[in-house]
Amino acid sequence: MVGGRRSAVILKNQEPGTRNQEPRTKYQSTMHKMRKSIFLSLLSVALIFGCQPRHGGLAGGGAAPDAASRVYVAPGELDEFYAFFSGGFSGQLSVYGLPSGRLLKIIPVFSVDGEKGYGFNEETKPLLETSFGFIPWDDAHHPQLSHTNGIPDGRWVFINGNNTPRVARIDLTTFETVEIIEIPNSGGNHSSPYATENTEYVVAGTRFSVPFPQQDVPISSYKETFKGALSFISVDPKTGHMELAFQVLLPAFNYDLARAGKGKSHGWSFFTSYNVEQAHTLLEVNASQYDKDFIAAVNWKKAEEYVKAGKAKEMPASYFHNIYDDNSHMATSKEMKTVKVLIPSECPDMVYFLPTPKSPHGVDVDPTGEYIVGAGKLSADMSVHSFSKIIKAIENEAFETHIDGIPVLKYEEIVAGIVSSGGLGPLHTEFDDNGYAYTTFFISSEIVKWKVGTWEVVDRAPCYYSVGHLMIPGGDSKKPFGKYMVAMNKITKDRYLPTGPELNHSAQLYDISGTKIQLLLDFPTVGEPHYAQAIPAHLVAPNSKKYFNLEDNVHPHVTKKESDTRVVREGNLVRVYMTTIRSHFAPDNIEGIRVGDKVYFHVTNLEQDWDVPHGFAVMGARNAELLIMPGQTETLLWEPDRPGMFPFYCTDFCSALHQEMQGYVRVSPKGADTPLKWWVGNHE
Ligand code: K7E
Ligand code: CUA
Repeated sequence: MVGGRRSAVILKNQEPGTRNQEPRTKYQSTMHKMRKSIFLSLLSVALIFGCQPRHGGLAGGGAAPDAASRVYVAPGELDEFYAFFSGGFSGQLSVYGLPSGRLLKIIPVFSVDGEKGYGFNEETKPLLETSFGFIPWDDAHHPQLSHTNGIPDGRWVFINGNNTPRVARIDLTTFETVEIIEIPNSGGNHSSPYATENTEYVVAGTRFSVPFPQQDVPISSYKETFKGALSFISVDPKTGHMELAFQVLLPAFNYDLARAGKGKSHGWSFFTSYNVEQAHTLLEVNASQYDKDFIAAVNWKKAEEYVKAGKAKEMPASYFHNIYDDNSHMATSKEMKTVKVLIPSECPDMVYFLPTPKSPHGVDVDPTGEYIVGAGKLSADMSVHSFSKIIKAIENEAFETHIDGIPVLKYEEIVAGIVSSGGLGPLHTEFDDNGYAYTTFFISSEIVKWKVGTWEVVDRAPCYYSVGHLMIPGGDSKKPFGKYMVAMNKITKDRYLPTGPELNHSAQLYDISGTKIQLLLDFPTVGEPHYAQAIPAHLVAPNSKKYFNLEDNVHPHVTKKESDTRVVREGNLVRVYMTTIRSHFAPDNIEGIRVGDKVYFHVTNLEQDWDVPHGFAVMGARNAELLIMPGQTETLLWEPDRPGMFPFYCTDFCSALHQEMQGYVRVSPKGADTPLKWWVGNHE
């Protein structure tokens, strides 16, 4: 979102629904010559003229008359698409079905989640390790489905952690986070992860430039000491394992969003930048001085050649790489110590700057790979660059100037067309399967549909209210699936029953299969879904795992049958090898634990059936529960601090006798000689 959670200048006085037609035509005539100050005063006019919130807005809240039947997924029927919504400041990824808007799952990624024990059980803690130590939270913005030949393949979803720069990979057989890699030399990993055509790379561009290498310097030395690193993370085509392949060191601008080229522009990645002014205070004014900022076009195939030729500098760095293994059911962390860095001035023909008006936010590449759309937040019209023209301009050396050895192409030489949208505050664009593009406008709170190639606006639809990203299934790919579009709105106001000062953000589902955009459904989302991606269910559902094979479980503390359950003391450390099956724990009676012990409950769920997790919770535990999937082993650390009798129980209603699924741990004082004993049933 522009300017963060709730702080966009625009938002302060804004009433929802600033989207009516009349003020818009007034803007159109003046917008092209305005400067920032005019822009802001116009804006306040817009806000005054904007219509007030109305209960229901348009008749039926703006929805198509037969909307209900078009989103209705009857009981027992399944949705047509999986949609993956980022959680923003929740740090997670939520999975919805479309068109119903049903919430199917919340996948914990960057934030601990007591519901699933994620980040609380011993197995997942290493996933959240970083060079700063264990980090229990982040701000997740952009889900990215893995692509093969430029089309979503249903294998993985990647998502960026913005605050402590990281990229995570979620496996779509288990719908669990299986890998997180930290990004060094970065500060605010926003232009991320944005996969290349065959997921050769996911990228990570720094939103906040920082000193390179990190060091204690005056802020006023910004222009001399700060740099903006663009990271290319390679993805193993078989395992999905990520590796920080190389970084490209650019001038200290703010690298905001990115997209990879595809088709004819395959081999390139594009990153928007703002703050080409290189301000370090009051950016809302100081970073809006110039008419144009840049899209950085990086030829990553060229970069690969330079790395192979030994042109990269191996620089010291510290960053964590964490991988979860489905057979050991454990994550491990590794600290990485170096990174390869490419300097553009030493690597000609690797990076070019494309001048783009004005503080662009989104950069989006059309399905053919020919057109690169830059959405200048403070610009009325949108510039669309042509990849063929870019290549020609490079051949002809049509350079305006160089910055740090990077050629700046001549704007006039690379522009394919201008979309005169009449909207205000363009942010993001996605594409359908019929040659149309759809762009969100935050300030005028609408989505504008335009024709790729003729740049003519053909339709527009209001959003309730103040839309950020939008999503069309496959809308960033070579073959968009089309059919639906989802707007992710920043302001909810009167769309739902009030729930105090905070309302869940609202997503809106539109039908885009006809010539007119039609609103079908509002549904609430979790956290702030900056972006989402969707994929036909048939590309994912058949691969979904139903349970983990107990035979394949190689957890170092697995217990595969009830007769192997036991309690082992090693000094202060006690390991409980426990199993669960409907409807008891083994053991369920334990004595001989002492105050000051560190007790590890290694609980293996012996079930081999779909959807039969068992939970484990013990009184006074200072972490969370375990929620153990069939065939899985999870570990809870418990440090009893007082003598007494401590019940434990299953938290997940697993059978008719779930309430009977309980046990006791007797805790004796420090130094007591209560013998260590455990049993289930009558065989003590
Ligand atoms: Cu909210 Cu992609 Cu982080 Cu735009 S970003 S809205
Ligand atoms: Cu096991 Cu409830």
